[in-house]
Amino acid sequence: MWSRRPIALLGTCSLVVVAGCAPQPVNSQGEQVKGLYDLFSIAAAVIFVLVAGLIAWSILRYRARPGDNDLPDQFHSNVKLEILWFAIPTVIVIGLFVSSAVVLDRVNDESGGQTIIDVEAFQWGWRFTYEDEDVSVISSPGDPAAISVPVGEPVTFVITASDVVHSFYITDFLIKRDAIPGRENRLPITIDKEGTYGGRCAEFCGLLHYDMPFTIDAVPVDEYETWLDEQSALGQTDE
Ligand SMILES: [Cu+2]
Repeated sequence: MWSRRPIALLGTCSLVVVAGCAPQPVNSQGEQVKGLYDLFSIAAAVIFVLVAGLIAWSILRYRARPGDNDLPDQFHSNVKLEILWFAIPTVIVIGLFVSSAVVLDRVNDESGGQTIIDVEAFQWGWRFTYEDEDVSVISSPGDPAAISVPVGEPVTFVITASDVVHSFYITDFLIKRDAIPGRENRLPITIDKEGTYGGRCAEFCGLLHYDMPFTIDAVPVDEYETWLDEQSALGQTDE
């Protein structure tokens, strides 16, 4: 007799692997997005276990046995079943769509606070300009930019590009925004945990696309202000 145990084990292992692979967000917006990751992963795992289980059960239950020389009874169409397997995925997809829309709307609506950083992507680097401060940090291939932001305070990145489409992506934030010429995309972020977070371009933009790393240091407010003063003194202003 075929046991349900292997399927349950497979389902548990898949969930553990998926949970282990999911990045741990360091910002409040990422926490909400992580909730979406979990919801999608659980829905996918349940469906996978159900479908794989039913396939395995059908193969074993209806396998040919010695002496079976005829085809089993054949039947065609079952309206009730067809409506059911149309309705179930539709309800699941609508549910996932609505939860994504609600979370993304909430994340995008967050207040950005007083720190506004203009981010301009270009082939192949980034220009970070702190609004109302005399500070601008530029990266180039082989010379990544390192910027600081205050931990626990809302920061808004206003993202654009000067040539082709790039994408502003910091894995630990679980959110990314395209950098599009002629357009400004807003990304409000509040980093809850001190640390250095690496970012990259996540949209292929040409030969040195791979060489556009940058880092964001989330530091206490006093350290952030000291950093701003130092940068201002360095006169690292726009080219
Ligand atoms: Cu790029």
